[in-house]
Amino acid sequence: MLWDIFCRVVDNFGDIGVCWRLSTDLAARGQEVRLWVDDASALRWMAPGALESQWPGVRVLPWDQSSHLETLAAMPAAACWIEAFGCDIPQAFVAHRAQSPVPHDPAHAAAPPPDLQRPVWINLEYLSAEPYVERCHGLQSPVSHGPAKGWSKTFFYPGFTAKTGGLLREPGLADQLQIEPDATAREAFFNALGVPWQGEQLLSLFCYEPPLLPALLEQLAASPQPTRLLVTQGRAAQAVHAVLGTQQQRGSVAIDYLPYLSQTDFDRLLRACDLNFVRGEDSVLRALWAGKPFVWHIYPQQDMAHAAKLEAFMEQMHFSAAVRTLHRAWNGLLATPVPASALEALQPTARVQWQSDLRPARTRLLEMDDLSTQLLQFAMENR
Ligand code: TRH
Repeated sequence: MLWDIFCRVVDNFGDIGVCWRLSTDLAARGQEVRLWVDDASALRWMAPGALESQWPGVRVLPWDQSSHLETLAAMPAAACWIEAFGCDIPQAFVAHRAQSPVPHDPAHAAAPPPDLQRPVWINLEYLSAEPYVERCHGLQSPVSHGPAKGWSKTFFYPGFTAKTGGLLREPGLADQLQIEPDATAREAFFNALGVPWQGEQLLSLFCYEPPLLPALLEQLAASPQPTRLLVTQGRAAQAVHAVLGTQQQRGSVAIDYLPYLSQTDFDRLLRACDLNFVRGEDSVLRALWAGKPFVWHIYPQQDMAHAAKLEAFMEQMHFSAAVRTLHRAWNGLLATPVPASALEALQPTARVQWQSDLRPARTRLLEMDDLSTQLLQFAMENR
């Protein structure tokens, strides 16, 4: 089938990061995807070749072109539309579809769908472990005005239980995760990145501006155990700079500032480190798949909605009390002054238990139907 996926970049990298993963995931299953995005710039480093159409099955297109009638007239109509994270599909695009007879396209369907005019229209929501997700997943929303009046959209909620839309997990990932990167593989990976790893414990840092960052850096500096902290580009690097200036070694901790990595290398990084600090909704999932202890800096919202979202996630993951305290502190959700014990879960000895505590939830989630499987099934049943 042919899919149109619409993505508006609000801020940061998660919107395009998730839409790109979804697009390539569907393409890996034999689907064809047009990804309409208003700011594709992050794809230059996240997915080299994406903008040059070098990824089979995925075409990245500028958002504005989805309102050009001549462009649309020259394109086959898609079987499915996905509007990601509540972005509205441009009216002109909807009107074009509603008003033009859709010819049967032999390249994209074995048989003509029962209603050629109407696509399967999906509103893909943000990821959350909160209970409302089960209630709202799959709800229909009739279109009450405009050119598509009378059609309906379906809300698709990714999530952590069987009654939700599931999680993004590309084909073959579960098998790949069986093979743990050994020291040689890690060395080769870090060599290629120019990181002079000499066996120290490895921590990756992808975050916004966590209030506990200075305390973390102090703890690592004072620890008898040498640490290499791999700091990702952008806000994480700026946050570390704000504490350490240009210093790249403080006590026991050596700092490496990474370049922007492709998503593939970003995922490798999470697999190769002993502990990962991640943020937002895409990297937290990748950290979960990586199977190492991770600390989530959740995307902060004005109305503090992120606090309940974080609690629901921790409940779903069966985090220990110490790991929950650490998360609340890392996210600035504890009253200050934060007790020094908040960082206790980070001790290497505590992390062994933490890693094994993560296993049951991760195993269950790896066995659940993933998001693309569910989207495909829904689209097949409703086209
Ligand atoms: O960048 P984010 O903070 O994005 C956020 C969240 O998605 C949040 O939920 C959303 O509401 C907000 O944007 C608008 O974090 P996230 O979701 O982890 O996305 C980061 C993406 O960037 C992810 O796909 C991994 C990718 N990445 C790389 O590929 N290479 C890199 O070097 C880095 C640092 C990130």
